Formats: sequence, C-alpha cells, structure tokens
Amino acid sequence: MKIGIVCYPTFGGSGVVATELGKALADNGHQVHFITYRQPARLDFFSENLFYHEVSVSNYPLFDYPPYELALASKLVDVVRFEKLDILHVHYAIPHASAAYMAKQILATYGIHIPVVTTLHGTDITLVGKDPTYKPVVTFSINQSDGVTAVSENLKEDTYKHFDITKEIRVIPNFIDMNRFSLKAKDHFKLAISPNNERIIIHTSNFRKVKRTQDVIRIYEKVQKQIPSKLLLVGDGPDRVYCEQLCRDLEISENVRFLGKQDAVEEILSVSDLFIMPSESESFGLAALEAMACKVPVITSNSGGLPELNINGVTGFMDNVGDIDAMAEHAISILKEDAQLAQFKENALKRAKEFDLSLILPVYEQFYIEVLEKSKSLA
Ligand code: GMT
Repeated sequence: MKIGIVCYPTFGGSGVVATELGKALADNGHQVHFITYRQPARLDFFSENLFYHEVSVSNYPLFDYPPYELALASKLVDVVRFEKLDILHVHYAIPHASAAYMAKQILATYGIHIPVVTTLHGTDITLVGKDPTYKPVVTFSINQSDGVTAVSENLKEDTYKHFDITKEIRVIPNFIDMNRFSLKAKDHFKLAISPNNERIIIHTSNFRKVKRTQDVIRIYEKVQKQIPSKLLLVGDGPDRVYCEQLCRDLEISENVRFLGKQDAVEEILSVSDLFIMPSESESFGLAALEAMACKVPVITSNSGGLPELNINGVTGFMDNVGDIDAMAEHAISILKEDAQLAQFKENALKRAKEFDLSLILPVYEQFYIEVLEKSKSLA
C-alpha cells in the first residue's frame, strides 16, 4: 500500500505513535509518506520506503494567524496526486482530520477518491476538541472520516459522550517496539546518578498542566523521607519552571535531576526503579508503557485509559487524581523490599509485551484493508 501519514512531528505521544507506525509499515514493505511541517523527531534515518513532504506555510504579513490547515490540505492534494497514494492516515483530529476532509473533496474534483483514517489520541478529544471553539469542526471531520480509531476504550467512550458521532470507532491501543525499549546495560549512568545505590524514580512528559508534574515532586518528597532515592525528570514544557521552584521550596533539589528532552529515553528508563504518571487525564499513557517495557513498574492515576494498561497491585498501583499520599504510600510499598520490587518489574515487562508492535501492526494493516474495500464498494 502507499500510505500518507499526517502527524505532529514533535516528541508528543501522537507524533511518536504515528512515526513508529510509519516506520514499521515501511519495514513491512509499504511505501509511507509523512506529510507535516517538520521532519518527525524519530524519523532521522534513511529507508527506501519512507518519504517526507514538508508543508510550508506562507507568513504573508496580512496573516496574524498563518493558515496551516489550508497549506496542509493543499500539500495533501499535491502528494496524493503525484505519489498516487492509496490511503491517508491522520493522527490527532485537530486540524488534521478537517484538512484531510478538505483535501478529499478537492481530490474528488480530479476523479480521485482517497479514504481517510483518523486516529484520536487524547487531548484532541478530552481537552482541545471538546472546547466549543473547535467542537463542530471536530465532530464533522470525525463523522466524515472513512475509518476512525481511538487509542483506548475510554477514549472511544469519551468521544461518543462528548460529540455527536455517527461513525463506528475502532480501538487500536498504543504499541511498543520491544527491540528498542528493553533493558540496556547502563551501569555507569546508574552509578553516576545513584552512587550509593539509591532507588531511581522517573517521570517523563511534556510538562503540561494535564500531566500534574508538581504532584510528581510532592510524591517524591514523601518517598525520599523513607527510601533513599533520586528523582529523574525527563522532558520539557510549561510547568518545568514551577517544578524547579517547588524542588527548591521543598529543599530536595540536590536529589532531583532535570534532564530535559532526551532521544534515548530507554537508556534512562533502564536504570530506573519506578515511573510516576499522576495525570489529570491520559487516554492511554504511552510513556508508562515505554517504562514498563524497560521493566519499570508504574504508579499512575486511575484516569482515562490508564486502567487499560496498568494492572493495580500487579504492574504498579493506581490512585485517584491528586491523591499524593496514596501514590507516595504505594511507591514506598513497591520500593522498600528488593524481592517485591523485582516481582513488580517482571510483571511490568510481561504486561508491556502484550502491546508489542508485532501484535498491533497487523491490526492497523487489516483496518486499512477494510476501509479501502469499503470505500471502493461505495465508489
Ligand atoms: O501526552 C500528551 O500530552 C501528548 C499527546 C499527543 O497527542 O501528542 O498524547 C496523547 O496521545 C498518546 C499517544 O496515543 C497517548 O499515549 C497519551 O495518553 C495521550 N495524552 C493524553 O491523553 C494526555
């Protein structure tokens, strides 16, 4: 198949899923064309089946807000026509699904009928999408897609709850490449971070409000009173500055390292003992899955799709959003005994294997075939 993928090219979860999916499809012999405004973060190598088409937006002085959606729609028309694509798969509804709809209508005037698959990732529904500013367009473009997927049952339910959706939504969960995300021997790094063999606690995110990163600091502050430990914070975003201040106020800065954005996050996860994700809402929790694949148990909130990943008392624990005391207690219970920690680590790895790329890739391929056949029969 010739597949066009539209995504955000950043480190965000939807961009990571789109890029890893595209790479795996290309490895499986499909021709994959990424169409976005910058080279996706994890697409930094050559493959004969991978192509990148950059969307450039005019910054004509009249535009206070450069019309990216129009530029994207035009580029989609161009790439679909020139490269003879079979299907378009857009990740994150805003503005990708509506740009794809527009491109589809324009292409129809050339006699080209291309099916569009939209994957809903989370905040495109739970936060931004349901805002009245975007809601009518998001509803319309989901309903006009030829196929719709969501990354968890919870996100599917939320979409039906908040939007007037007439389309069937297929749940296809996030996945993990177990070859990349596996335990790496990084003893020198472990020694540098925890010279006295302290436990290592980790959080990775984009430090947005929805991630409740300050809860991570407060949980750690309680844990470190009982368990000699260090805290690693990976990623960057608006709340990082408040987190740094909070560490100073709580006088724990000495034991907390802000590592910023990291490409090889699996290497840092490999030396870690516990991952904390206290998010306000999380449609799936890809970062938690990445941790589990590196044998790291997880303490998460019980919001969104997290109960579909984290098995309470087995792969870690789940507590109510904002319940810092419960999360700290559960963290201590996992970390205090070596044998107990080892068991949680094994369980986390076993669970992560259920989301291996090799299991999820064929599900996407089959979905494309279904959508293509259905749209051919309607043409
Ligand atoms: O986590 C983020 O805020 C980024 C966001 C995105 O769309 O880029 O991630 C969402 O999609 C990921 C991949 O499907 C999911 O694993 C994350 O749970 C989801 N984030 C939220 O729902 C907050």
